This record gives sequence, structure tokens and C-alpha cells, in this order.
Amino acid sequence: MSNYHIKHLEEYYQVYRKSVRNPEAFWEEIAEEHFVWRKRWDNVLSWDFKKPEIKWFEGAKLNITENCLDRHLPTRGDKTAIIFEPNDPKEEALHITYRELHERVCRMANVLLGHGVKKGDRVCIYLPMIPELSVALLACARIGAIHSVVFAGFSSHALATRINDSDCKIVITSDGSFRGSKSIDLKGIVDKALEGCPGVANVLVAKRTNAKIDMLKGRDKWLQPLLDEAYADCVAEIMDAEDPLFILYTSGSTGTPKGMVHTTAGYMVYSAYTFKNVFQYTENDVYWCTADIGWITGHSYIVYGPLANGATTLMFEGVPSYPDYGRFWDVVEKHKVNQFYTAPTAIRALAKENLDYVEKHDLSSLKVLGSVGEPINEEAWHWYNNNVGKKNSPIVDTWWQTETGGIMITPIPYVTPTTPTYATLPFIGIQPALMDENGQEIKGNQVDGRLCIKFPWPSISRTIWGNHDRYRDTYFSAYENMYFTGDGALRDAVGYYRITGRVDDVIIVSGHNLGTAPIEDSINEHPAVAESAIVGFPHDVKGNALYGYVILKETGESRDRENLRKEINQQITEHVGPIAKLDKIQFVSGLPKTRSGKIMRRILRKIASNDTSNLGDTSTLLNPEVVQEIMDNAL
Ligand code: 7RM
Repeated sequence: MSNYHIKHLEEYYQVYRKSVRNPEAFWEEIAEEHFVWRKRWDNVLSWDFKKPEIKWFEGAKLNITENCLDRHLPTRGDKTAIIFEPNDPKEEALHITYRELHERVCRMANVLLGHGVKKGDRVCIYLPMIPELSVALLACARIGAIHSVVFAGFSSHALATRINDSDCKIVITSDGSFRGSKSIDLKGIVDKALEGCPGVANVLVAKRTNAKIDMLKGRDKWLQPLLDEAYADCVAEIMDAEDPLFILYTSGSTGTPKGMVHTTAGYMVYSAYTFKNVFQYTENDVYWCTADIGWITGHSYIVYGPLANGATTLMFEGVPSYPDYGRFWDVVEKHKVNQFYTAPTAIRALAKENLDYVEKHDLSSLKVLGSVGEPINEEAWHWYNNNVGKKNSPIVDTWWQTETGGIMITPIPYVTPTTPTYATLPFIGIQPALMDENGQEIKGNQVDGRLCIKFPWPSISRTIWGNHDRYRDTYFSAYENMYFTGDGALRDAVGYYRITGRVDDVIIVSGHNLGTAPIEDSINEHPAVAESAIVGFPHDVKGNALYGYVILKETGESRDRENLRKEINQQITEHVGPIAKLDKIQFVSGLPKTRSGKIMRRILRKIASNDTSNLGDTSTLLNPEVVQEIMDNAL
């Protein structure tokens, strides 16, 4: 992509207005200017949110790996594409150039072809954060196979469900994975999953831990010898703009996980264009996103977005606490990271620890800090800003979803003045709307409602794999002609958006709509509190009352609990109002979190309502043990 960046807020508004006045002309220009196409599109956009059917760049032909790899070879062949930072800091980091990455992708693509994988086939990828993971995604894209990455922290049951839902015929995995001081038997998990997956013909196994594993004859093969033998070039399959690129599962509040389908051209254009502008990436920067590639954040902002820009993207195999809580900052210093993108849950975990872990490292390379995944509470925002950014690196609080494919609401660093807890302004081309319960759009500022998007953007997911009806019902039936996000938001006096949490988390207390985020924020401001979550429970008079689960900092452990409860409610009264005071406050050692770091409020809600006979699907929980503790001490 060209090196031009938006430089002033006025310019942002100008480009924004242009992008919504004539979206087709706007995106056509971006597509023309920044990418290589085998054939030009016949039509920029056709859409109908009723069916729903959305098509971008119809008629165009391309291969996304030619945009991420081949076209960089003449100018950036020797530039580092991927820095691999292993779990163990004593193991050497790898610098993989664009030329090397191209070769590795081609070899892997040829191995897949050799195993009968054809255009349109689904390939399940269940790998730790090692280079083979990025290579596997791109190898699928090279030959037009549809990748379905399953985060390598999911159980065998969760893996089997996902393999079967999309009929994957092949699985790429590894002997094991390193996570801090632990190593995990990934191949054993795959073997167990495959007992219930008759459609899988082959398992390709990368070597990482050297653990002794079982190899099933005829089905399982070591990957490396196959790669060594494979030809180092592979002709790219020419894809239609709307051919599926990947499936990625996201869990809904009910039912089986939804296999969100992303297609080729629109996803490429939007992930690359947002990457460039949201992180203000310039040539020779080193960019690091700490997410796992098992989540959409990793797909769009570790692999496709950065590589389409010819960027250097860092892949980190480890965890923030190993060998100690300074690891993130050690990696930033070691590789002179310029843009750093992480999640509020990681920030809060690190903010609990001694500041020395941050302060002993030279973080002067940092220019932009990012946050994604949940509302970032005010205290975490300030900690990040003061201690990591030294008040010199703007924080981009980026709101988006698996379904949106790319960042939707975000500041542009050095352009949009930031306000803690506000994702601020819609990205270029994005037309948000706030809706009331009666299906009317709420216009004007200083209002809140349910967050919808009025107009398609290039990377909106096109369907749920195998279930288009569910796609329509989930996203396009709540409000006519709108994509419904499932989130609540408010728009302040200057038009900034603040995401208040999932709408299913909104609690109505005595007729007042309360979002969870602002209340949790005010609780977390209390000096003794590390983290909190609130839910509603039925109340005779108020309809619902609030139940708070609070994790104390070590310094708070010795304090009198009754006094703490009073102080917390005092704090809420001052910040949000007396209506938001908590009826019950339970002190806990942890909160049930999904593997992507989101609090599973559904479980907390059941415990608060004393309805624990059936907690529902807990297979995506990272820390199931904490649930028992919370139930045992429930108020
Ligand atoms: C990228 C990702 C999507 C849900 C989304 C929100 C929440 C994500 C923010 C946020 C407040 C943010 N995809 N969410 N980012 N809430 N501020 N900056 O996380 O599909 O896994 O989750 O995450 O509720 O709907 S996701």
C-alpha cells in the first residue's frame, strides 16, 4: 500500500464524508490503488440486507497470497515478514523474510495439493503460535482451500464439533505446544477429537515439543519431511472476489458455535486498509499484536492485514507471565516494537503486578498502543497510557467483531483526540446507527441505544457456514435493513462512541437501562480492586438488582469486607449514580473467562439468580475451576 496516512482530524472528516457519500467510488479507488488483481471487477457492490446478500468487487479475480507475498518480492524480498519470538526467551527468535515466507507457503501449498486438497475444500488448522500456523493459512489461500483455524486451547470436543460442522478433510496440527512452563499434548487432543470425525483423511503434524506421540498409520504424517521434498514454488489459484477465504467459529450466547464465512477480495481490502490507517504503519516499523491467530484479531492483524502492507509482523508463542510478568516489555525492547496491540484482560493482569516489570525496560520504540476485545476500563487505560506509553503513544481502542472482519470504530492515532473508554469515531466507510427498542434510529448526540451498521463494508462476513437462516436471524432481523452487532453503545456530545457491552448484558433496574461497562469501571477505580463483573438477578421491587463479583488486589486482601462493600457502592454512587448501587458483592479469586479473555457473564448470572442446575456449555472456559469456588461462596 502507498505510504500516505491521514494527518489531521479535518482530513479524517473529509475522507469519511467522501466514503459515505459514495461508498462504491471510494472503495473502488482503494482497491485499484493498493492491490494487484488478475482481473478487474465488473461491479463494486451489490447488497440486500433482507436476503441477506452482500457482494463486493464481483467479477474480480485475484489471489490474496499474491498480494501478501509475491508482489513484495522485488522490493521487499529480504525484508523480515515475520519475527517469531518463542515461548522460551533463551531460544533464538526467527526472522523470516518475505522471500523465505513465500517459499515456505508454496511448499506447504504443494503438500496440501499432494494430499488431494482442492479449491473449496476445508482445512482445519489446530496449531500453536509457531510459524507453521501463518504458513498454513497462506498455503490454503494459495490453492483456494478454505481454512478453519481452531484455537489450540480448545478441547477435543470443541475441536470435533468445528471439524464436523464444516466437513474438514484434513487437519494440520503439531506434536505439542509450549505455554509458559507447561507443554500441552495437542496431538493427543486431536486424536481424541478424530474419534468422532470420520471425514478426516489425513493429519499433518508439525514438530515443536518433540513429545512422544502416537501416529496413526496411513492417516498421520510428519509435516517437515513432506515440506522438504515439496517443490518450492506453487502457482496461485485464481479466485473469484466472493470465493470463501476462511471460516472462523465464534460462540453465540446460545446454540452451537457459528462458522462465520469471510470471502476473498472485500476481506483483503478492508483488513489491509484498516491495518495501515489504524496503526499508522510505516516501512521498517515492527508491529506486534499479542492475540492468537485462532481469533479474528490474529487473522486480520497478525497475518493478512500486515502482510498485505509488506509489514514486519511479530508472532509470539508464549504468555505474558513467563518467565515473569515483564515478558511483553522484554519482547518490545528486544525487537524495538513500534506498534503494540493487546487486550484489556492482559493489561489488567499486568497492572496487578509490580511496576518494576515495566519500568526496567526501554519502551521508547513504541509509537501506537492498541486495545481490543472488551471495553477497556478507565483504570486500565490510564495504566497503559502512563506506564507503557509514557503518555507519548496514543491508545487506539478498537471496536470490532469476528463478523465484521476488521476494525469498525477506532481513533486514528495522532489524529483523533482520545478519551478513555471511548472507541471514538467510526472508521472510514463505516456508518453506525443507534437504535431504540421500537426499531427507531436515535439521532443526535448524547444518546444511547443498540449499535447497528446501516451500510455494508467490504469485510462483513457473508454467511454462517451451512446455515444462512441463522445468519439472517442473528444479524439482520432485529432491525430492518441494518446489521445488528449485539452491542450497546452511547454517543457523546462530540459524536464519540462508547461501547457499553453486549446488549444481553444490559440490566434494567427499576426501569433504568444499565450497561455493565461503566459500573465495572467505577468499581475497578477503587484502589483495592483488581477486576470485577456485574450481572443482574431478579428482584421483587426493582425487577432486577445488581450482583457484583469482585477480585481484590493483594493489598486489598486484609481489608474489612463490609467496609469495602460500602466504599465500592459509594464509588458507584459518585461515578454512575445511586441507581447502579450493588445489592450484593461477592469477593472472588477469579472470574470465569472464555479462552479469548471475555468474561462469561451467562454463568455469573445463573449463580446470582441461584439457578445453577444447568450452567450450559462451559467447554470454552479457560478456568472452569473458579466456577465451583464462586458457587460455593455465593451470597
Ligand atoms: C475483535 C473481537 C466481539 C465482541 C464485540 C464487543 C467486544 C471487542 C471491543 C469490544 C468494547 C472494544 N472479536 N469488543 N472490542 N467492546 N470495546 N474495543 O474481539 O468476535 O471475539 O468479539 O467483543 O462486545 O461485539 S470477537
